[in-house]
Amino acid sequence: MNSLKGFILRIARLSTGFIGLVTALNAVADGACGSAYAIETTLPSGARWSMCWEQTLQNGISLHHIAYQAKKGPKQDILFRAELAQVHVPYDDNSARYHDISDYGFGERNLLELNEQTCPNGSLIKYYGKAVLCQQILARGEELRSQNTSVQGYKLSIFSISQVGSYNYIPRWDFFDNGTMEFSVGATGALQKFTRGNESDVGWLIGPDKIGLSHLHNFFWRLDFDLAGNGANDYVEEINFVREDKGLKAKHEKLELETGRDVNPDTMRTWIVADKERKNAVNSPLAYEIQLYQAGQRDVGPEEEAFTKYDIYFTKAKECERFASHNGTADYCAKDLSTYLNGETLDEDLIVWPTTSFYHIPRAEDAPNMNLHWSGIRLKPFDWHNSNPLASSIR
Ligand SMILES: [Ca+2]
Ligand SMILES: [Ca+2]
Ligand SMILES: [Ca+2]
Ligand SMILES: [Cu+2]
Repeated sequence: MNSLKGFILRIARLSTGFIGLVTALNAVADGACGSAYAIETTLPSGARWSMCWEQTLQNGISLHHIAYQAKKGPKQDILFRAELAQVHVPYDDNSARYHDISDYGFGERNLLELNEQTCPNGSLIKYYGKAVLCQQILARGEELRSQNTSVQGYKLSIFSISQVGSYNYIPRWDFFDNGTMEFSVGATGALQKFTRGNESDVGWLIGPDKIGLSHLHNFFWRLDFDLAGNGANDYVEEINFVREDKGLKAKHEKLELETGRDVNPDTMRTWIVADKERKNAVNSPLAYEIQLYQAGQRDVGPEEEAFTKYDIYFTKAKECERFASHNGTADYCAKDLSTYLNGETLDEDLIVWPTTSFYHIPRAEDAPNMNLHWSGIRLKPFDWHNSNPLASSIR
């Protein structure tokens, strides 16, 4: 009995030592992934970002366990998981309505191999010997100024490139030293679909007898925030600024149940994801604002594309609800965003689905190849710090 106990104790000590070693080599993401799948960067201003990545056929590259540490401050978990959850491309002549992520996939053979030329001054990250991710530290220019002293901003930028039909999509994940995140997708490659003739109201003449068909690119992200490492105490607030007595007054509404919401320029509408328990120095909840900064174009499609109805969705976390549309065929799981919304509470663990649309009207310059067009969303720290984390670097 005693010797068995001693043996177990010895094993326990050995494993503790082993875990200690792993932690030392890979403090990244606190063991949420092996070192081959971990990204940890300290930006020139001292801010640190850490995360894990993963490759799947449909989503391509997903990120998980995303944490940020301001130069002076503790490391804080922000996102449990972040992924591109659909790229929906309906054409104006209705000849095609693609669901690129679920039906074709951004991963596996569709992931292009990157090299030093496509990833200047960066480091290439390999998946089974194939360089699929480029990691760069990029200058952002002047971040802030106080009279004659200024601070330069930097960001960690991670991207992959997927070939889908004639298109090249470049999902990019940017992490700023001030805590901001920008998730975007670049589109380049070549136009996919054409019609003939010299005139058309579903496209644009781009060459002799050649009309490029107009279409939309509707992008959807699936963001599983778990602020401060716990999703059960996160909540969403919508804020509208309503004119009363000649001035604008802030109206706060906590979103209790699953819902889809639209941007509203008239009320400067915005949304924050906040933590019920963690507060900053003036007792404001630690939060991130979700900015749909490219809301100038919208697509609300036909009835069968009800998932296009809203600009942003908030749902209760469900493991099987992976894609904004064309979600698996399993009977027990809903098919798209419109049916994920079934009145459930947001109080347990919530998912945010921000979207943005780009209406692509072909032009002569889109042939033979298009220049990159970026579509994205922004996540901005809102009382995450006690004060501007980069202002302190001014001396
Ligand atoms: Ca969550
Ligand atoms: Ca939390
Ligand atoms: Ca639901
Ligand atoms: Cu396009």
